[in-house]
Amino acid sequence: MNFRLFALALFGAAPLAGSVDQSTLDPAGPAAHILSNLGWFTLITSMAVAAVMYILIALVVTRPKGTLDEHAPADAGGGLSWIHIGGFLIPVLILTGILSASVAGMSQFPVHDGMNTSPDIRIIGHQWWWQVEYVDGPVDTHAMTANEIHIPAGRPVDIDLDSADVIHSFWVPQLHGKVDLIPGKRNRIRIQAARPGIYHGQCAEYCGAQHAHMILIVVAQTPEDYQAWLARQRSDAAPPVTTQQIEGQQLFLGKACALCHSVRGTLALGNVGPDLTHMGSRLFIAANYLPNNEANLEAWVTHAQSLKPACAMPNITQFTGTQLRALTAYLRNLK
Ligand code: HEC
Ligand SMILES: [Cu+2]
Repeated sequence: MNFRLFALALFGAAPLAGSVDQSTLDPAGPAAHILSNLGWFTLITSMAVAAVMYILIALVVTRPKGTLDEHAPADAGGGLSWIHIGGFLIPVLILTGILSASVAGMSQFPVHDGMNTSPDIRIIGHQWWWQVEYVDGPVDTHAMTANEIHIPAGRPVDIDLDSADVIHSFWVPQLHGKVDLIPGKRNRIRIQAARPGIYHGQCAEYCGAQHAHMILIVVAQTPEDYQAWLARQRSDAAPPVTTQQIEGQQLFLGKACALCHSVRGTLALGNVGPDLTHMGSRLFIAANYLPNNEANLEAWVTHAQSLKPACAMPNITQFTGTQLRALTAYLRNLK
């Protein structure tokens, strides 16, 4: 058992140890560093206090019985000053230290700060997925994605957090603490990833039946890769190429799909579910719960309610096997 797992177990957070890249003790950004230092500082001072307490208790229970000393009043031999030091001075010093470190950490939560500046990204929580909008340029050119958040590494990224239904909470432990998405109240979080990589997160506020399947992925890229990715995401959907993909598009536009999903550049303008314009470029579907491949797409379209019971996408069972394959071929081509 390594030291980090041991510390996590001590914190009573052993379940988190299962996925080490989702640990607050493995920070990869400035805010997460401050919060992790606060955690270590609190842990180490509490352990030191506990150690001193156990030593004192051991001294008391092992001292010789039946002596006059045992019955001495508390104030004998300067006893009262030890009560003042141990019962007042030391707790005040330690609690003040922890309080000031916590207050310093709170500066990383500029909930009311920067409201007049435009964010880089706006995230809207839905039961049970994350809508992600890249706020850059005129509104009709914003890139819209879902669940997989791309950011440039090495610079701060401001994210506005909103909710369309209940309270959710944005938590990517390696990048920052938790900030809630509250209907009618816009919060902001500033994340920064030290290096390119994939950072995992989770909705951290119980939001209903599929709360546990409301997963977040932050993909930090080099600034050049990020700009290229953003330019692609802003563009309209790739037109279908093969006859199979063309049939798939007709099915998509002709059936219920287009009422709930947008594919920019087509007549599909629904906004109940995720924007699918570039869904073929995403690693996962259904809030990062299922890998994005043909089998899962077919299963998802026909059995969304078995995979994510109570989610806002119905089972759509009207397609023949050939039609279903055409539909997924079309979706996979939306890179
Ligand atoms: C009543 C609205 C509705 C209809 C109709 C609908 N969907 Fe969905 N769809 C959703 C919602 C909501 C989600 C998000 C579910 C979640 O992750 O909790 C979703 C998710 C998806 C996803 C996963 C996207 C991602 O990035 O996670 C795909 C793919 C998808 N739908 C395809 C389709 C197709 C194809 C059709 C038509 C056959 C269709 N949907 C019909 C509401 C709908
Ligand atoms: Cu949630």
